[in-house]
Amino acid sequence: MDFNTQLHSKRTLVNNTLRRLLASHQIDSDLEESLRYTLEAPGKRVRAALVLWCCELIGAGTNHNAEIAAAAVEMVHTYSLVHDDLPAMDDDDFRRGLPTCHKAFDEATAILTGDALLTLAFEVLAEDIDEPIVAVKLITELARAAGAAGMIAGQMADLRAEKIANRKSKIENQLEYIHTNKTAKIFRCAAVMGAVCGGASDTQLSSLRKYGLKIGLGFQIADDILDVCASSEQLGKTAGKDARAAKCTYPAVLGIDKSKQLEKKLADEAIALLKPFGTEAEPLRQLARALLERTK
Ligand code: GRG
Repeated sequence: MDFNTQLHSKRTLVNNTLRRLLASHQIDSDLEESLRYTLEAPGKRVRAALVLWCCELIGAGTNHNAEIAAAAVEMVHTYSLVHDDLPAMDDDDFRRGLPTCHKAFDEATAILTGDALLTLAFEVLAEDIDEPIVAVKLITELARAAGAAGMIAGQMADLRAEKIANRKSKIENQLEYIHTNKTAKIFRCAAVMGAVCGGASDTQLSSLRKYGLKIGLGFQIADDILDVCASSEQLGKTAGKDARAAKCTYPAVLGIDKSKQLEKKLADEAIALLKPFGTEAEPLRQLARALLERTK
């Protein structure tokens, strides 16, 4: 099976798990529509696929726990997009090719939908993972990646950095901090969660942890480059917003060419970390390369 077919089949699995979890957990009827709207919008499901691939690599196949973990990561990621699109943050009208949650519903509904997604992620990990010790490890990993020393810290630094966009030296210091926290730590967490579900050794966990962080940062650089080079139609969200908002992005600080070089360096380093896993790690190698070639 080629890489795109594999990614497509992972996407289908994740979409089915999300649908099943929404149906099996109690959801207030007034929130159901906005939750379905945001979760069923056509996201790439890259982080969730990463959970599944890392579990397969270690455990010789995907398993129930990895499916739940993949869905939980996707819920947290989707919540972050819903909140990021709000007028108080990025104020965006389109996401995943559709009106953003606050445009399709209203601002209060979008805030509560994000809150519900975030808490549902931890509910499914606590209730649906079939070994308590695995559940606690997954919950801890996800909470750390999404919280005040992870994604929230990155978002806070990102919002602050906009205001000092013309003080370039300060921005350069902040660039890696922002994107490691805002984006890469969730990728690292996805890799670790998959490895935990597969029963990884400490050595395997350590390699996949480093791999996840590197491809996460590479993914963000690719995202920044696409914001400059791709169209809104291609991306399914408003292109060119970073430059208009004087955001602290890789192209703004390093330029396009250096950003592309850094992206390639990160992918090469990520691939090198997979050496001990042999040919079984081919999907993860292809994922690292696919980040360089993505068009949306
Ligand atoms: C507001 C809590 C909060 C956090 C905000 C993740 C984030 C932090 C903001 C989202 C905006 C953004 C550009 C984040 C960088 C990470 C990123 C590239 C998100 C888009 O991920 P994709 O391309 O989206 O995987 P899909 O729609 O395919 O899931």
